[in-house]
Amino acid sequence: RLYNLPTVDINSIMTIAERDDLPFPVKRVYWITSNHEDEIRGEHAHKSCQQLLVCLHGELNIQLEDNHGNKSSFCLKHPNEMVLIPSQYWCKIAYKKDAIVLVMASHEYDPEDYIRVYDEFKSQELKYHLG
Ligand code: T46
Repeated sequence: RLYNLPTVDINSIMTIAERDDLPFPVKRVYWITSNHEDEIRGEHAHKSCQQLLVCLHGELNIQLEDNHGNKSSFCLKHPNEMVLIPSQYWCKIAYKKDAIVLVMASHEYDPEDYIRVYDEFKSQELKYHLG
């Protein structure tokens, strides 16, 4: 799901996400600054953790896949856009050089929450699928 957050023009642009704009209580925030041209990261699914991504600078492409093989992709390049990455989707992210991404997560970091092997992801009986 793609959200368009409200902005205020104060010569600069301020973007605001109130608690009610967020689909879950945020337990962890981290950010990624990409130094490489067309860097591919992610390539995993989460068992429970959901995440919201905002591209603060530059551009990224996010490809989601359910374990029936249905795919959906988003391009993020405006700081007022926020994408929800639900749990149980295989997620591949392509960063353009100098992209800066803010991530808000529903859970604390837990390496056990990751499915990092694609065949393992495909073989699981997961709850959600893209329509
Ligand atoms: C995601 C995308 C957008 C930690 O120690 N704590 C953390 O909170 C995170 C997120 C990572 N790490 C460690 C684990 C690895 O040793 O940082 C290293 C890199 O993590 P990873 O390879 O998972 O990085 P990405 O960019 O592929 O994925 C990350 C998130 O892990 C993932 O959930 O959705 O950013």
